[in-house]
Amino acid sequence: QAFFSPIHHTALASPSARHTKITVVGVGNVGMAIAQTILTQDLADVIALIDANPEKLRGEMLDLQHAAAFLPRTTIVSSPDDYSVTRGSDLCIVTAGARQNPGESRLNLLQRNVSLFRKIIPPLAKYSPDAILMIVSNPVDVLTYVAWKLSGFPSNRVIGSGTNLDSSRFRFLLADHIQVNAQDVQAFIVGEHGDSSVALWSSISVGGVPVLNFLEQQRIPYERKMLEDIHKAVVDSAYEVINLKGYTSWAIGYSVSSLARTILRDQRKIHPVTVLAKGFYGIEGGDVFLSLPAQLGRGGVLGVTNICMTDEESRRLRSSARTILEVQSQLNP
Ligand code: 6V0
Repeated sequence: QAFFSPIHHTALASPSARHTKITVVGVGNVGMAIAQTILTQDLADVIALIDANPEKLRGEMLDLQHAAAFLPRTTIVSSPDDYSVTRGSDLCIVTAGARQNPGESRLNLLQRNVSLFRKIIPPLAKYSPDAILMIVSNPVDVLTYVAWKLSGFPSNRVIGSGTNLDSSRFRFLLADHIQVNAQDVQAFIVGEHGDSSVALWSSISVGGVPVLNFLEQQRIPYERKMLEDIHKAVVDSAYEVINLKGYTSWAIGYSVSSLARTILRDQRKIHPVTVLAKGFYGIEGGDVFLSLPAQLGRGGVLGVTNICMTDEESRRLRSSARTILEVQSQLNP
């Protein structure tokens, strides 16, 4: 006898009732921080995990499953190489990455990650042809371009986590500096997720008040160096965390699950994320992916915000685009 006696009623949900499914490829520090934040925030009915290391993968899956009594009900499935477990995903998040060997150039590391992506992206696209791809592996901007090419998806469905994380670090540092809640600070870092990123000082506002305008109108002096120092602290903060604890995980976990929420719940919020940037803000010269303030929703990238930038900010953004294109041009086909 079954544990429950079934009640047949036409109003019952059919077994094919729509589920939200998220795939996470790579269950390292970053993939697991993302998976556990998605679980606690109840963003998916099914999570599929893929990782080339079968022991680690099974260990991480079991560890998450053992928390079921404390969490909303989510089915977790996994496989080291059978991508059919990812079938029908709404969102596929890729965090798999090779570790940098001592003395290895960034370009060599990138080339190895491109080889990984050749194994990862085509089967993801095959089993979830309508999914949105979210790339997290570094260098995220170039790898988002690679994922776009390998998937054959339209560019609105290929997004990189980009400077969403840099911008939240920026907002934290500004909030800390002026003693306000980081959620009241509107501030964007755009461009490359990395050294050539661009802080948009001219559009920062706190509680709706444009900060630089306010300081100028009140004739409160601010030093350019102070602004540069805060941006430098953002760029350095990933290196600092990696030096101290060996990797970064919690902030990128929250950053990516906030993107997952906006996309899957069609929140239409604006996030600075890696998108196909050609044609925006005077960026020309090739198919370059970098972070711009983009409106996201169930359809992926819905649009790019036309923020007012100073001439210097847009010059720096175009220079960041050239830096990425230069790396892209060195990739082996
Ligand atoms: P990690 O802990 O080494 O995890 C990487 C995982 O990928 C490991 O579990 C590997 O077994 C797995 N893997 C390797 N090859 C494959 C493959 N072919 N298929 C499936 N899985 C595979 O690294 P960590 O989790 O710390 O970082 C992962 C990536 O995220 C790196 O590229 C980081 O540089 C990048 N980050 C990107 C950030 C961003 O803001 N975009 C932020 C933090 C880290």
